[in-house]
Amino acid sequence: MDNKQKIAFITGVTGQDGAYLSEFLLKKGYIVHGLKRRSSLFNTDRIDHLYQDPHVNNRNFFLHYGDMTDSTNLIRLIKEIQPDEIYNLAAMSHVAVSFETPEYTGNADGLGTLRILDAVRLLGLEKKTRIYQASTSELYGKVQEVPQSETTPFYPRSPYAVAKMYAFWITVNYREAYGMYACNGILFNHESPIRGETFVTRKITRAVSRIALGLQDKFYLGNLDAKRDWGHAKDYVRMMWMILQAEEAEDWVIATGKTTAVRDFVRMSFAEVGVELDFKGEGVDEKGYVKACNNPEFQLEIGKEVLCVDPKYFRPTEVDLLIGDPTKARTKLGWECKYDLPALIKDMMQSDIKLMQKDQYLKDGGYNTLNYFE
Ligand code: NDP
Ligand code: GDR
Repeated sequence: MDNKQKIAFITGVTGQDGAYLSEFLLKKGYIVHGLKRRSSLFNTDRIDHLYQDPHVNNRNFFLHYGDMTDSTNLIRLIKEIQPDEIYNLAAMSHVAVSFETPEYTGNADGLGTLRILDAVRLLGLEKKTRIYQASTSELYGKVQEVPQSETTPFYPRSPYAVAKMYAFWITVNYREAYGMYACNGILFNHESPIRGETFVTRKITRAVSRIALGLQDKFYLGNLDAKRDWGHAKDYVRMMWMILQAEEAEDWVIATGKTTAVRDFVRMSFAEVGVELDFKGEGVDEKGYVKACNNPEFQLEIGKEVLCVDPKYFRPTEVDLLIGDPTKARTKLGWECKYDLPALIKDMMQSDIKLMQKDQYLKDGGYNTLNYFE
Protein backbone atom coordinates (compact mmCIF):
# COMPACT_ATOMS: atom_id res chain seq x y z
CA MET A 1 0.00 0.00 0.00
CA ASP A 2 1.29 3.47 -0.90
CA ASN A 3 1.89 5.30 2.40
CA LYS A 4 1.28 8.67 0.80
CA GLN A 5 -2.27 7.75 -0.05
CA LYS A 6 -4.78 9.18 2.43
CA ILE A 7 -7.25 6.79 3.99
CA ALA A 8 -10.90 7.73 4.44
CA PHE A 9 -13.62 5.86 6.31
CA ILE A 10 -17.17 6.69 5.22
CA THR A 11 -20.16 5.58 7.26
CA GLY A 12 -23.37 5.59 5.20
CA VAL A 13 -21.39 4.71 2.06
CA THR A 14 -24.45 3.16 0.39
CA GLY A 15 -26.47 6.38 0.66
CA GLN A 16 -26.72 9.32 -1.75
CA ASP A 17 -23.85 11.32 -0.25
CA GLY A 18 -21.73 8.26 0.55
CA ALA A 19 -21.79 7.26 -3.11
CA TYR A 20 -20.84 10.70 -4.47
CA LEU A 21 -18.22 11.22 -1.77
CA SER A 22 -16.62 7.82 -2.50
CA GLU A 23 -16.35 8.73 -6.19
CA PHE A 24 -14.89 12.12 -5.31
CA LEU A 25 -12.27 10.77 -2.86
CA LEU A 26 -11.23 7.89 -5.15
CA LYS A 27 -10.64 10.45 -7.92
CA LYS A 28 -8.45 12.38 -5.47
CA GLY A 29 -6.34 9.25 -4.92
CA TYR A 30 -7.70 8.23 -1.51
CA ILE A 31 -8.10 4.70 -0.25
CA VAL A 32 -11.75 4.54 0.71
CA HIS A 33 -13.31 2.25 3.30
CA GLY A 34 -17.08 2.22 3.63
CA LEU A 35 -19.45 0.95 6.30
CA LYS A 36 -22.47 -0.88 4.93
CA ARG A 37 -25.31 -2.62 6.73
CA ARG A 38 -26.17 -6.21 6.24
CA SER A 39 -29.51 -6.47 4.47
CA SER A 40 -31.46 -9.38 3.03
CA LEU A 41 -31.16 -7.89 -0.47
CA PHE A 42 -28.14 -6.16 -2.02
CA ASN A 43 -28.15 -2.51 -0.89
CA THR A 44 -25.16 -1.31 -2.88
CA ASP A 45 -26.88 -0.05 -6.07
CA ARG A 46 -25.40 3.43 -5.74
CA ILE A 47 -21.81 2.21 -5.42
CA ASP A 48 -21.84 -0.92 -7.60
CA HIS A 49 -19.81 0.91 -10.27
CA LEU A 50 -17.03 1.39 -7.70
CA TYR A 51 -17.00 -2.23 -6.49
CA GLN A 52 -13.70 -4.08 -6.77
CA ASP A 53 -13.27 -7.84 -6.75
CA PRO A 54 -11.83 -8.75 -3.32
CA HIS A 55 -9.50 -11.26 -5.03
CA VAL A 56 -7.53 -8.68 -7.01
CA ASN A 57 -4.52 -6.70 -5.75
CA ASN A 58 -4.11 -2.94 -5.45
CA ARG A 59 -7.66 -2.27 -4.41
CA ASN A 60 -8.56 1.19 -3.15
CA PHE A 61 -12.24 0.70 -2.29
CA PHE A 62 -13.26 -1.60 0.59
CA LEU A 63 -16.64 -2.32 2.15
CA HIS A 64 -17.15 -3.53 5.73
CA TYR A 65 -20.28 -4.73 7.45
CA GLY A 66 -21.33 -2.70 10.44
CA ASP A 67 -23.91 -0.57 12.15
CA MET A 68 -23.94 2.75 13.96
CA THR A 69 -25.62 1.08 16.92
CA ASP A 70 -22.70 -1.35 17.43
CA SER A 71 -19.77 0.22 19.30
CA THR A 72 -17.49 -2.83 19.22
CA ASN A 73 -17.86 -3.09 15.46
CA LEU A 74 -16.98 0.59 15.00
CA ILE A 75 -14.00 0.42 17.35
CA ARG A 76 -12.61 -2.68 15.61
CA LEU A 77 -13.02 -1.18 12.15
CA ILE A 78 -11.45 2.16 13.02
CA LYS A 79 -8.56 0.30 14.69
CA GLU A 80 -8.01 -1.78 11.53
CA ILE A 81 -8.48 1.04 9.03
CA GLN A 82 -6.49 3.77 10.90
CA PRO A 83 -8.26 6.47 8.87
CA ASP A 84 -6.89 9.95 8.26
CA GLU A 85 -10.43 11.18 7.74
CA ILE A 86 -13.81 9.87 8.90
CA TYR A 87 -16.98 11.07 7.20
CA ASN A 88 -19.89 10.17 9.47
CA LEU A 89 -22.77 10.15 7.01
CA ALA A 90 -24.73 7.15 8.30
CA ALA A 91 -28.13 8.06 9.70
CA MET A 92 -31.80 7.28 9.69
CA SER A 93 -32.16 10.38 7.54
CA HIS A 94 -35.89 10.63 6.88
CA VAL A 95 -37.55 13.31 9.01
CA ALA A 96 -41.11 11.94 8.69
CA VAL A 97 -39.96 8.37 9.48
CA SER A 98 -38.16 9.62 12.61
CA PHE A 99 -41.58 10.32 14.16
CA GLU A 100 -42.34 6.60 13.67
CA THR A 101 -38.95 5.36 14.96
CA PRO A 102 -37.81 8.02 17.46
CA GLU A 103 -35.80 5.74 19.76
CA TYR A 104 -33.89 4.04 16.95
CA THR A 105 -33.24 7.42 15.33
CA GLY A 106 -31.79 8.77 18.59
CA ASN A 107 -29.59 5.70 18.87
CA ALA A 108 -28.24 5.66 15.30
CA ASP A 109 -28.07 9.42 14.59
CA GLY A 110 -27.27 10.77 18.07
CA LEU A 111 -25.41 8.06 19.98
CA GLY A 112 -23.94 6.71 16.73
CA THR A 113 -21.95 9.94 16.42
CA LEU A 114 -20.71 9.61 19.99
CA ARG A 115 -19.59 6.04 19.21
CA ILE A 116 -17.41 7.28 16.33
CA LEU A 117 -15.90 10.13 18.34
CA ASP A 118 -15.24 7.96 21.36
CA ALA A 119 -13.73 5.16 19.26
CA VAL A 120 -11.20 7.67 17.90
CA ARG A 121 -10.41 8.85 21.44
CA LEU A 122 -10.20 5.34 22.86
CA LEU A 123 -7.79 4.28 20.12
CA GLY A 124 -5.56 7.30 20.71
CA LEU A 125 -6.19 8.65 17.20
CA GLU A 126 -7.23 12.17 18.34
CA LYS A 127 -4.27 13.81 16.62
CA LYS A 128 -4.33 11.66 13.48
CA THR A 129 -7.98 11.30 12.48
CA ARG A 130 -10.13 14.20 11.29
CA ILE A 131 -13.88 13.77 11.64
CA TYR A 132 -16.68 15.22 9.51
CA GLN A 133 -20.13 15.06 11.09
CA ALA A 134 -23.14 15.24 8.74
CA SER A 135 -25.09 17.94 10.50
CA THR A 136 -28.22 19.50 9.07
CA SER A 137 -30.32 22.59 8.49
CA GLU A 138 -33.11 20.70 10.29
CA LEU A 139 -31.46 21.96 13.51
CA TYR A 140 -32.91 25.42 12.75
CA GLY A 141 -36.44 23.97 12.71
CA LYS A 142 -38.93 26.58 13.88
CA VAL A 143 -37.92 29.83 12.22
CA GLN A 144 -35.83 32.05 14.52
CA GLU A 145 -34.19 34.19 11.84
CA VAL A 146 -33.56 34.11 8.08
CA PRO A 147 -31.27 33.45 6.37
CA GLN A 148 -29.86 30.85 8.77
CA SER A 149 -26.15 31.00 9.54
CA GLU A 150 -23.65 29.44 11.98
CA THR A 151 -24.90 31.83 14.68
CA THR A 152 -28.65 31.25 14.28
CA PRO A 153 -30.17 29.55 17.36
CA PHE A 154 -31.39 25.96 16.96
CA TYR A 155 -35.00 24.86 17.49
CA PRO A 156 -35.29 21.24 16.28
CA ARG A 157 -38.76 20.04 15.25
CA SER A 158 -38.48 16.25 14.88
CA PRO A 159 -36.87 13.26 16.61
CA TYR A 160 -34.40 13.27 13.70
CA ALA A 161 -33.43 16.90 14.29
CA VAL A 162 -33.18 16.42 18.07
CA ALA A 163 -30.87 13.42 17.54
CA LYS A 164 -28.77 15.45 15.10
CA MET A 165 -28.63 18.27 17.65
CA TYR A 166 -27.06 15.86 20.16
CA ALA A 167 -24.63 14.79 17.43
CA PHE A 168 -23.80 18.45 16.69
CA TRP A 169 -22.96 19.31 20.30
CA ILE A 170 -21.10 16.09 21.11
CA THR A 171 -18.89 16.81 18.09
CA VAL A 172 -18.22 20.34 19.40
CA ASN A 173 -17.62 18.94 22.89
CA TYR A 174 -15.06 16.34 21.77
CA ARG A 175 -13.29 19.04 19.75
CA GLU A 176 -13.06 21.32 22.79
CA ALA A 177 -12.45 18.64 25.44
CA TYR A 178 -9.89 16.49 23.63
CA GLY A 179 -8.48 18.81 20.97
CA MET A 180 -9.85 16.59 18.22
CA TYR A 181 -10.23 17.84 14.66
CA ALA A 182 -14.00 17.33 14.43
CA CYS A 183 -16.34 19.52 12.36
CA ASN A 184 -20.04 19.84 11.73
CA GLY A 185 -21.11 20.56 8.16
CA ILE A 186 -24.54 22.13 8.58
CA LEU A 187 -25.74 21.17 5.15
CA PHE A 188 -29.03 22.35 3.72
CA ASN A 189 -31.09 19.96 1.55
CA HIS A 190 -29.16 18.49 -1.34
CA GLU A 191 -30.60 16.24 -3.99
CA SER A 192 -29.58 14.34 -7.12
CA PRO A 193 -30.68 11.61 -9.51
CA ILE A 194 -29.70 9.07 -6.81
CA ARG A 195 -31.65 10.77 -4.01
CA GLY A 196 -33.78 8.34 -1.95
CA GLU A 197 -37.15 7.86 -3.63
CA THR A 198 -39.21 8.99 -0.61
CA PHE A 199 -37.68 12.45 -0.21
CA VAL A 200 -39.95 15.03 -1.76
CA THR A 201 -37.78 16.08 -4.74
CA ARG A 202 -37.18 12.55 -6.00
CA LYS A 203 -40.78 11.58 -5.28
CA ILE A 204 -41.78 14.47 -7.55
CA THR A 205 -39.32 13.82 -10.40
CA ARG A 206 -40.16 10.09 -10.45
CA ALA A 207 -43.92 10.74 -10.43
CA VAL A 208 -43.75 13.48 -13.08
CA SER A 209 -41.70 11.18 -15.32
CA ARG A 210 -44.18 8.33 -14.88
CA ILE A 211 -47.17 10.60 -15.52
CA ALA A 212 -45.55 12.02 -18.68
CA LEU A 213 -44.93 8.47 -19.97
CA GLY A 214 -48.48 7.34 -19.17
CA LEU A 215 -47.35 4.89 -16.46
CA GLN A 216 -49.25 6.66 -13.69
CA ASP A 217 -52.24 9.04 -13.52
CA LYS A 218 -51.50 11.22 -10.54
CA PHE A 219 -49.54 11.42 -7.30
CA TYR A 220 -50.00 12.63 -3.71
CA LEU A 221 -47.94 15.01 -1.59
CA GLY A 222 -48.24 16.64 1.84
CA ASN A 223 -47.36 20.25 2.63
CA LEU A 224 -46.89 22.14 -0.64
CA ASP A 225 -46.07 25.39 1.16
CA ALA A 226 -42.84 24.17 2.83
CA LYS A 227 -39.80 26.02 1.51
CA ARG A 228 -36.35 24.52 1.17
CA ASP A 229 -32.89 25.67 0.10
CA TRP A 230 -32.11 22.90 -2.43
CA GLY A 231 -28.66 22.23 -3.88
CA HIS A 232 -26.99 19.39 -5.79
CA ALA A 233 -25.34 16.60 -3.76
CA LYS A 234 -22.30 16.60 -6.08
CA ASP A 235 -21.50 20.17 -5.03
CA TYR A 236 -22.07 19.38 -1.36
CA VAL A 237 -19.77 16.33 -1.04
CA ARG A 238 -16.92 18.45 -2.42
CA MET A 239 -17.51 20.78 0.53
CA MET A 240 -17.39 17.92 3.04
CA TRP A 241 -13.84 17.29 1.87
CA MET A 242 -12.95 21.02 1.85
CA ILE A 243 -14.20 21.31 5.43
CA LEU A 244 -11.70 18.66 6.57
CA GLN A 245 -8.83 20.34 4.68
CA ALA A 246 -9.28 23.69 6.49
CA GLU A 247 -6.58 24.68 8.95
CA GLU A 248 -8.92 25.01 11.93
CA ALA A 249 -11.70 22.59 12.87
CA GLU A 250 -14.92 24.62 12.72
CA ASP A 251 -18.63 24.28 11.93
CA TRP A 252 -19.88 25.40 8.53
CA VAL A 253 -23.19 26.24 6.84
CA ILE A 254 -23.37 24.93 3.27
CA ALA A 255 -26.37 26.20 1.28
CA THR A 256 -27.29 27.95 -1.97
CA GLY A 257 -28.86 31.00 -0.27
CA LYS A 258 -32.11 30.59 -2.27
CA THR A 259 -35.38 29.04 -1.18
CA THR A 260 -38.26 27.49 -3.14
CA ALA A 261 -41.67 26.07 -2.16
CA VAL A 262 -42.47 22.40 -2.77
CA ARG A 263 -45.32 23.56 -5.08
CA ASP A 264 -42.81 25.39 -7.28
CA PHE A 265 -40.52 22.37 -7.41
CA VAL A 266 -43.53 20.45 -8.79
CA ARG A 267 -44.25 23.21 -11.30
CA MET A 268 -40.62 23.31 -12.48
CA SER A 269 -40.43 19.51 -12.81
CA PHE A 270 -43.53 19.40 -15.00
CA ALA A 271 -42.11 22.29 -17.06
CA GLU A 272 -39.13 20.04 -17.87
CA VAL A 273 -41.46 17.74 -19.84
CA GLY A 274 -43.26 20.69 -21.47
CA VAL A 275 -46.29 20.61 -19.16
CA GLU A 276 -47.73 23.75 -17.59
CA LEU A 277 -49.64 23.21 -14.33
CA ASP A 278 -52.55 25.00 -12.79
CA PHE A 279 -53.17 24.77 -9.02
CA LYS A 280 -56.73 25.06 -7.65
CA GLY A 281 -58.13 24.83 -4.12
CA GLU A 282 -56.45 25.41 -0.79
CA GLY A 283 -54.81 23.34 1.96
CA VAL A 284 -55.74 19.65 1.79
CA ASP A 285 -58.14 20.42 -1.10
CA GLU A 286 -55.44 21.82 -3.35
CA LYS A 287 -54.96 19.96 -6.64
CA GLY A 288 -52.72 20.29 -9.67
CA TYR A 289 -54.12 20.14 -13.22
CA VAL A 290 -52.57 20.13 -16.67
CA LYS A 291 -53.02 23.62 -18.10
CA ALA A 292 -51.01 23.10 -21.29
CA CYS A 293 -48.89 20.37 -22.82
CA ASN A 294 -46.32 21.65 -25.27
CA ASN A 295 -44.37 18.47 -25.85
CA PRO A 296 -45.69 16.21 -28.63
CA GLU A 297 -43.79 13.26 -27.06
CA PHE A 298 -46.01 13.36 -23.98
CA GLN A 299 -49.75 13.39 -24.65
CA LEU A 300 -51.31 14.76 -21.49
CA GLU A 301 -54.93 15.79 -21.67
CA ILE A 302 -55.68 19.43 -20.77
CA GLY A 303 -57.50 19.60 -17.41
CA LYS A 304 -56.15 16.21 -16.23
CA GLU A 305 -55.76 16.02 -12.43
CA VAL A 306 -52.17 15.01 -11.73
CA LEU A 307 -51.53 16.06 -8.12
CA CYS A 308 -53.57 15.78 -4.91
CA VAL A 309 -52.74 16.58 -1.30
CA ASP A 310 -52.91 13.71 1.19
CA PRO A 311 -52.83 14.78 4.85
CA LYS A 312 -50.99 11.56 5.75
CA TYR A 313 -47.82 13.20 4.42
CA PHE A 314 -48.09 16.14 6.84
CA ARG A 315 -45.71 15.96 9.79
CA PRO A 316 -46.71 16.43 13.44
CA THR A 317 -44.39 19.44 13.53
CA GLU A 318 -43.12 21.01 10.30
CA VAL A 319 -40.08 23.06 9.34
CA ASP A 320 -41.69 25.81 7.26
CA LEU A 321 -38.80 27.78 5.84
CA LEU A 322 -35.12 27.04 5.31
CA ILE A 323 -32.76 29.42 3.59
CA GLY A 324 -29.07 29.27 4.37
CA ASP A 325 -26.43 31.96 4.56
CA PRO A 326 -23.20 30.34 3.31
CA THR A 327 -21.10 33.55 3.60
CA LYS A 328 -18.55 31.98 5.95
CA ALA A 329 -17.91 28.97 3.68
CA ARG A 330 -17.86 31.22 0.62
CA THR A 331 -15.27 33.61 2.04
CA LYS A 332 -13.09 31.16 3.99
CA LEU A 333 -13.35 27.97 1.91
CA GLY A 334 -14.18 29.39 -1.53
CA TRP A 335 -17.54 27.55 -1.62
CA GLU A 336 -19.52 27.96 -4.78
CA CYS A 337 -22.10 25.66 -6.34
CA LYS A 338 -21.98 24.57 -9.96
CA TYR A 339 -25.68 23.62 -10.05
CA ASP A 340 -28.57 26.02 -9.50
CA LEU A 341 -32.12 24.71 -8.93
CA PRO A 342 -33.14 24.57 -12.63
CA ALA A 343 -29.94 22.61 -13.43
CA LEU A 344 -30.60 20.24 -10.51
CA ILE A 345 -34.18 19.61 -11.65
CA LYS A 346 -33.05 19.08 -15.25
CA ASP A 347 -30.47 16.51 -14.08
CA MET A 348 -33.03 14.65 -11.95
CA MET A 349 -35.78 14.74 -14.60
CA GLN A 350 -33.52 13.55 -17.42
CA SER A 351 -32.36 10.65 -15.28
CA ASP A 352 -35.85 9.67 -14.10
CA ILE A 353 -37.34 9.85 -17.59
CA LYS A 354 -34.66 7.39 -18.72
CA LEU A 355 -35.30 5.15 -15.72
CA MET A 356 -39.05 5.16 -16.30
CA GLN A 357 -38.58 4.43 -20.00
CA LYS A 358 -36.99 1.16 -18.82
CA ASP A 359 -40.14 0.50 -16.77
CA GLN A 360 -42.20 1.21 -19.87
CA TYR A 361 -40.30 -1.45 -21.86
CA LEU A 362 -40.77 -3.91 -18.99
CA LYS A 363 -44.47 -3.13 -18.79
CA ASP A 364 -44.86 -3.48 -22.56
CA GLY A 365 -43.08 -6.85 -22.28
CA GLY A 366 -45.66 -8.01 -19.75
CA TYR A 367 -43.48 -7.65 -16.64
CA ASN A 368 -44.56 -5.99 -13.40
CA THR A 369 -42.84 -2.76 -12.42
CA LEU A 370 -42.67 -1.42 -8.90
CA ASN A 371 -44.17 1.90 -7.98
CA TYR A 372 -44.03 3.12 -4.42
CA PHE A 373 -46.07 6.16 -3.48
CA GLU A 374 -44.57 6.83 0.01
P1 NDP B 1 -29.27 8.52 2.82
O1 NDP B 1 -30.51 8.22 3.57
O2 NDP B 1 -29.27 8.46 1.33
O3 NDP B 1 -28.09 7.55 3.34
C1 NDP B 1 -27.98 7.21 4.69
C2 NDP B 1 -26.91 6.15 4.83
O4 NDP B 1 -26.81 5.77 6.20
C3 NDP B 1 -27.19 4.85 4.05
O5 NDP B 1 -25.99 4.33 3.59
C4 NDP B 1 -27.79 3.95 5.12
O6 NDP B 1 -27.64 2.57 4.84
C5 NDP B 1 -26.89 4.34 6.29
N1 NDP B 1 -27.43 3.97 7.59
C6 NDP B 1 -28.64 4.26 8.11
N2 NDP B 1 -28.75 3.77 9.37
C7 NDP B 1 -27.58 3.13 9.63
C8 NDP B 1 -27.09 2.41 10.73
N3 NDP B 1 -27.81 2.23 11.82
N4 NDP B 1 -25.84 1.89 10.65
C9 NDP B 1 -25.09 2.03 9.53
N5 NDP B 1 -25.51 2.71 8.45
C10 NDP B 1 -26.74 3.25 8.49
O7 NDP B 1 -28.80 9.96 3.32
P2 NDP B 1 -27.96 11.10 2.52
O8 NDP B 1 -26.86 10.45 1.79
O9 NDP B 1 -28.90 12.00 1.86
O10 NDP B 1 -27.38 11.93 3.77
C11 NDP B 1 -26.12 11.61 4.35
C12 NDP B 1 -26.06 12.21 5.75
O11 NDP B 1 -26.22 13.62 5.69
C13 NDP B 1 -27.14 11.72 6.70
O12 NDP B 1 -26.57 11.66 7.99
C14 NDP B 1 -28.19 12.81 6.65
O13 NDP B 1 -28.92 12.83 7.85
C15 NDP B 1 -27.32 14.03 6.49
N6 NDP B 1 -27.90 15.16 5.78
C16 NDP B 1 -28.44 14.98 4.53
C17 NDP B 1 -28.91 16.06 3.83
C18 NDP B 1 -29.52 15.92 2.49
O14 NDP B 1 -30.20 16.85 2.05
N7 NDP B 1 -29.29 14.84 1.77
C19 NDP B 1 -28.81 17.43 4.39
C20 NDP B 1 -28.19 17.49 5.69
C21 NDP B 1 -27.75 16.39 6.35
P3 NDP B 1 -28.70 1.79 3.90
O15 NDP B 1 -28.33 2.13 2.49
O16 NDP B 1 -28.46 0.38 4.28
O17 NDP B 1 -30.07 2.31 4.28
P1 GDR C 1 -36.49 17.17 4.67
O1 GDR C 1 -36.70 16.50 3.23
O2 GDR C 1 -37.54 16.80 5.63
O3 GDR C 1 -36.27 18.63 4.43
O4 GDR C 1 -35.14 16.45 5.15
P2 GDR C 1 -38.01 15.92 2.51
O5 GDR C 1 -37.68 15.90 1.07
O6 GDR C 1 -38.46 14.66 3.14
O7 GDR C 1 -39.13 17.05 2.80
C1 GDR C 1 -39.00 18.38 2.35
C2 GDR C 1 -40.33 19.11 2.56
O8 GDR C 1 -41.30 18.59 1.65
C3 GDR C 1 -42.52 18.41 2.37
N1 GDR C 1 -43.34 17.39 1.71
C4 GDR C 1 -43.04 16.09 1.59
N2 GDR C 1 -41.94 15.39 1.98
C5 GDR C 1 -41.90 14.06 1.68
N3 GDR C 1 -40.79 13.36 2.01
N4 GDR C 1 -42.93 13.43 1.06
C6 GDR C 1 -44.07 14.09 0.66
O9 GDR C 1 -44.99 13.51 0.10
C7 GDR C 1 -44.12 15.49 0.93
N5 GDR C 1 -45.03 16.46 0.67
C8 GDR C 1 -44.55 17.60 1.14
C9 GDR C 1 -42.07 18.01 3.77
O10 GDR C 1 -43.15 18.18 4.70
C10 GDR C 1 -40.91 18.95 3.98
O11 GDR C 1 -41.35 20.20 4.43
C11 GDR C 1 -34.05 16.27 4.25
C12 GDR C 1 -33.32 14.98 4.68
O12 GDR C 1 -32.35 14.69 3.70
C13 GDR C 1 -32.66 15.16 6.02
O13 GDR C 1 -31.84 14.03 6.30
C14 GDR C 1 -31.77 16.41 5.97
O14 GDR C 1 -31.17 16.63 7.22
C15 GDR C 1 -32.60 17.62 5.56
O15 GDR C 1 -33.18 17.37 4.30
C16 GDR C 1 -31.75 18.87 5.43
